Amino acid sequence: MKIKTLLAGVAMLGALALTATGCAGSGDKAGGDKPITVGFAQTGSESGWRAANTESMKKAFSAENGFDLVFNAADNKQEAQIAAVRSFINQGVDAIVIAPITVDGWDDVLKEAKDANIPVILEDRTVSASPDLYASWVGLDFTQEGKTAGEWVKKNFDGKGANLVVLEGTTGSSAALDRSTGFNDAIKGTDIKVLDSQTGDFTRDGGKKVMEGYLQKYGKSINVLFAQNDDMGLGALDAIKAAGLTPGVDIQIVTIDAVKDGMTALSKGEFNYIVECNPLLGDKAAELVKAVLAGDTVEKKTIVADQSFDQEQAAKVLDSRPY
Ligand code: GYE
Repeated sequence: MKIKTLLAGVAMLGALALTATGCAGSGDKAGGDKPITVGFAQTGSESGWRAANTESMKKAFSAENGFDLVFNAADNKQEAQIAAVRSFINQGVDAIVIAPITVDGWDDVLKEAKDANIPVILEDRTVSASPDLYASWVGLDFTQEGKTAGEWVKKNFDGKGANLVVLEGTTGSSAALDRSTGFNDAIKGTDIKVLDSQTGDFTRDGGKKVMEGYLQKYGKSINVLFAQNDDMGLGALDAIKAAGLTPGVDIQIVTIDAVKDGMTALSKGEFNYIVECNPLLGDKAAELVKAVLAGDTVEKKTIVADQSFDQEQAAKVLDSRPY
């Protein structure tokens, strides 16, 4: 770290920014040959999206890029994730990156990081804690993703008295909450009937089990499924086939993520529409960590753009998809 730049940055930003970014405590560690130690608290390994996100983070926070990464995956248990963050603070890492499992419950541990002068960058999901408690967030517009999925359902099913079921993501996660909000907004005022909406925890197994329950309860009356990620939709395919129905035809399916397996199902006609959610957030997260440690002013929010695909478009791009 060039001390002069640091001091200039500090003078410009003032004392408040100094505590907010924690650059005083870690500036000397952020340069030269010494790697930057980063603790990354990942949610777990629930989905294909998560696998791609973990890979992107590990690649970006590599030794070649000047980092020493301490990786933790919390198996989707928030207490375990908070414990991991506490242990990063105790280890005295230079910066902490969190993909928060749930929205609530972060205030105390974020305050502890701030008191220890360790800057926190959030990636992927958001938190309800005050933005003063973290330096920056990079992620996706989950409300818009849900809205895009809902608009597709509206376009294809409004006026037909269709019956819809929903597989929600992890309860209390911003990804699930915001996708539900956007989706419900988009289908408001239509004659589409939401028969049921339960969590499948963003996993294949969860999606399969909940879909089995829906099929037992509602049988052939189900026309559309909105799965809040590809994996739950993929799990549901097994349940739908086992019930003697044809996915993509008897039950049309819209999902979110656009990972390889999801896009394969879409190009084979088993899914009908996918809204993308880009998991490749590693480079941006690493750039933010370096900037914050250098005392630079950074954007509080960075939203990465998503696209969406129908069956034909999926077949065209399948081979060139990076994840
Ligand atoms: O859609 C899902 C993953 O938070 C955006 O979490 C992420 C979601 C993603 O498990 O597959």
